[in-house]
This record gives sequence, C-alpha cells and structure tokens, in this order.
Amino acid sequence: MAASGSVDKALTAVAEALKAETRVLITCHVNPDGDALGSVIALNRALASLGADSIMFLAGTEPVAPEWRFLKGLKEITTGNLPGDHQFRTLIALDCGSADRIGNEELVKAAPQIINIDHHADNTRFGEINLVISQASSTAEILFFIFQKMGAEISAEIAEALYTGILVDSGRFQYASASAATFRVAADLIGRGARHTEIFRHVYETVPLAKTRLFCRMFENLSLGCGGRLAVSVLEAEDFRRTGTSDNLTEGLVDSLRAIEGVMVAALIYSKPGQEEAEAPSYRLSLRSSSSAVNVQRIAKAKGGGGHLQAAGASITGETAEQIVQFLSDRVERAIARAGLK
Ligand SMILES: [Mn+2]
Repeated sequence: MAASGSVDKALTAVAEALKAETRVLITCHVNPDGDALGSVIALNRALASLGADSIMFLAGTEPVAPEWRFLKGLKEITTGNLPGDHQFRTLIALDCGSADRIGNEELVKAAPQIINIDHHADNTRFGEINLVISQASSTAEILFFIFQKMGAEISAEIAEALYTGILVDSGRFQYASASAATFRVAADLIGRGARHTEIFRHVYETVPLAKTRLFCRMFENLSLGCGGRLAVSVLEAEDFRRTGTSDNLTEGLVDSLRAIEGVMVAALIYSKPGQEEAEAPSYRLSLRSSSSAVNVQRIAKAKGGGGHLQAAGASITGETAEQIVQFLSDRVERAIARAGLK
C-alpha cells in the first residue's frame, strides 16, 4: 500500500472519526473470510481499548468456515437477530464492497451513520464516511495504519487478527497487492506477538477430510476452455452430498485451478445449498485471474457481482451451469483478445 500524501490524509481523517465514536456496531460481508473476520475482531478490540462501547454483528446464519474458528473473539460476534439497540450505533462496515453485502437491510437503513472501510476497487461508497484503498492487500492492512493514527495499542490478539486478514487476502503474500509495505506491516505484527506459524497451520493445514474430497471432485469436474486459458469446474448439490460437505467448505478451492500451467482465468461454479426443490437453479461463481491483463471483476459485474481485478465473484440465479460456462468462455475469449494475448 503506497503511503502517498492523500492516502495519509484519508487515514488520519478516518482515525479521528473513529476515535470520536462512543457507541458502534462493527460488521463485515456475509460468508466472511479471514480478512473480514480478522478486521472486525481487531477493530472491535482497538475501539474497546480506547473506551468505546463496541459490539460485533454478522448477518446470516451459516456457520463460519472452519479455517477461521481459531480466531480469538469470534464467539463474541452476534449473529442472526440484530442487537436491540442497533439503531443507536454508528455502523462500521469492513471489507464490504456494497451495502447489500452486509446482508441485513434493516441494519443499514436504521444506522444513524455508516463508516465504510474497504479495499474493493468497486466499492459503492455507501457510507457517510468512506475509506476505500484499492491498492491495499486487505482491509486488515488498512486498519493497521488507522490504529497507528488513532494511537491504539496493537495487542498480540489484535496483531493475530490483522495478520490473518493480510495473510489470506494477499494470497500468502504472493498477489500483486502484497507490497513492500504489506511485508513490513506483517513483520511488525509478528514482532507484536502474532504467531505466524500457528496461524498458517490453522488456516491452511487443518483441512477437513471432507473438504479434501470436495477438492478431488473439483478436479474431476474440471474442464479447460479458450485454448487452455480458462479452467472451469462445477460443483453440484450431488458433489456436496457425496463428499459430506456444504458450501462453506469452498474457501480457497478456486485458487488451485488458477495454478494450472497456461491458465489465466479460473472459475468455480457451485450450487447453493437447498436448491433441490427450487424452480430456478442458483449458483455461486468464484473467479480468479493470474494476470492483471484480464479483469475478472468486470466479468463478475456482468452478473451482478463484483470484487477485485484478479479475484471476484457473483451469485447467479435462473441460469444453468452450462449457460454460465458458455458466458465465461465468451467473456474470457474477448478479454484475452482485448489484452492482445492471442
Ligand atoms: Mn478483504
């Protein structure tokens, strides 16, 4: 994350705004990942340490994916029903590209003020205060700089939450968004007590056996398109049933498709649970690009989704998996041609 003058000013302004808050509700996007959860927990701790009345809320009733369950403070997050006094609390949305992604309309409508802190380039700036730094590896990295401006102490617990967010959203420090500053922040957090080896073990090496079977399914169902540039796999309800998994075990799967030699765009299309009885099929689409020349955010946007240049997603209802695969082939073909890669 480049520390230009304007970024520095924006960080200071948000730090001042946060310091002035006395009663807040912190939330993130539904189906949260390590960056969303780590950021929520870290900010909650930091604001509480400065004397604020801070609570955490997560919309949706799906259990949190197993790789994040080690995070301290996770159990303090309220899920399902809104806290009774939510309409009196400033709503702080972290890692959320749009108000819809919060997953609770009532919460957004009733909020007296919204502070929106994020790194998704397509963030809709839905808050009264918006801090969107798209070149940051993660929301957690942005928070690190905000905490410094606020004079909030970064405890070992906060350091671990932030480190987790940075680790996962930077693709273990390998994506283009991992800058020299990202590594410096990570080093600082380790110095403050973030146990990086333990975090790595929890996030990447405690894979449930059922998920490994789903992983095999994904590769069995793999097909290549666009002259080997596009890798697509479809996971149907049957695949989840056969492997004894649910769709909260899909985190990170698509990344392995991108690793295949020659592949520029990886796509995982998976059936949403409880669709067997539904009239229209409903799928979740996860997209990854291995080159900044192919913008998967634009492809996701065409289906009402969004995300980052090289990592994006969408929920698609009313189309078959075959139709989605055809759509992807057309769009990737065009993107490759536009980038002059053919
Ligand atoms: Mn993020």
